[in-house]
Amino acid sequence: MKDEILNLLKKSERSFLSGEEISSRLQVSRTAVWKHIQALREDGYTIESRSKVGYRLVTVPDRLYPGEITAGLKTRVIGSRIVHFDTIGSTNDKGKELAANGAPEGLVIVAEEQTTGRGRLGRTWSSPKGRGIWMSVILRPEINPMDAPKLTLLTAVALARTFDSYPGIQPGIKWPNDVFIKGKKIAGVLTEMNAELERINYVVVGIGVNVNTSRAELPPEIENIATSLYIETGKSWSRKDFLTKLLEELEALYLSFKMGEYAAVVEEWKKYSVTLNKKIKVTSPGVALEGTAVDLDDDGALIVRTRDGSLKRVVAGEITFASR
Ligand code: BT5
Repeated sequence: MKDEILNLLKKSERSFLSGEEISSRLQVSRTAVWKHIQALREDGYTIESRSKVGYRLVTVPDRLYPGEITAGLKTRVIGSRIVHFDTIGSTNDKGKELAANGAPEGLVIVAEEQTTGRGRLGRTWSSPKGRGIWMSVILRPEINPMDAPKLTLLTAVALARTFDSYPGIQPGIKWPNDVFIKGKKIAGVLTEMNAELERINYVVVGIGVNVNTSRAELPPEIENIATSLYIETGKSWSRKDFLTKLLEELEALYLSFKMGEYAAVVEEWKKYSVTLNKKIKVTSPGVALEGTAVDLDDDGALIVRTRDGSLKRVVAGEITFASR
């Protein structure tokens, strides 16, 4: 009902809508209308009221409320349901909890702030309030668990496409899960899954994007290695617009992935890659090697040519760019 009242106020744009009209159009009492208006105000909407005239929507808050996102969203699966939190530990943890309880594919969890945002291997992910997009998507692909890394690469491509639509922004993907702008990290992906030997129960794809974070808001330890759209362009951007575009790109890529069309994703990944043809060091559990990243395998593995000329496949891990 709250969303319906909001929609009516939005449709009447800048003119006043009387309480009587709202109550008759939505078949609720005037008191109920007033209560929902109060609740909308508590959510941060500025609604002017004039006695004997009615209500008028003045401003919409900079929040990622589901009603705000779904209103302009052209997807069928990804974001078909959105759950919003003002503050949460980690959207990935919530995603895993909801998925374990049967949440459907495409459900998105989004938070204004994370208090224990996570990267890979227990690293922390800085997620200041209202400054970025801290979200997770539940997927239930019918694929072999070994193929799950493809989802990380696919998500990185969706992010790169989204950044690409901003003027003057040239995104690069660093294998496997980072999006960089001019050598600094602007977004990261954390893919977690619950699987049996040959079957995935669910995958939670966590995405963190620095949208309006200022340099002063970056924790000191990442001050020199991280960036945001705000830092790069000198102005604030609508997080809602970014999220909408991202969900649409994600859906397009995911649906074609499900149809077996993954080769095009790999090609696009290569186009955005800042990893290929670079000298790199790889550190992953049980592996430490140096060489040149020469290709990306169809399953998402990085192909590295080592000094002795042999080719090695790296399926997971961390790479750093070697100085020479
Ligand atoms: C990642 O890990 O890049 C995955 C980040 C995923 C975050 C999302 S937010 C929504 C969802 N819920 C979660 O709890 N997580 C996901 P990794 O490759 O391990 O990189 C982590 C490293 O990135 C840290 O050790 C820092 O050096 C750096 N870092 C931390 N916060 C950052 C930020 N906001 N922007 C850029 N770099 C950051």
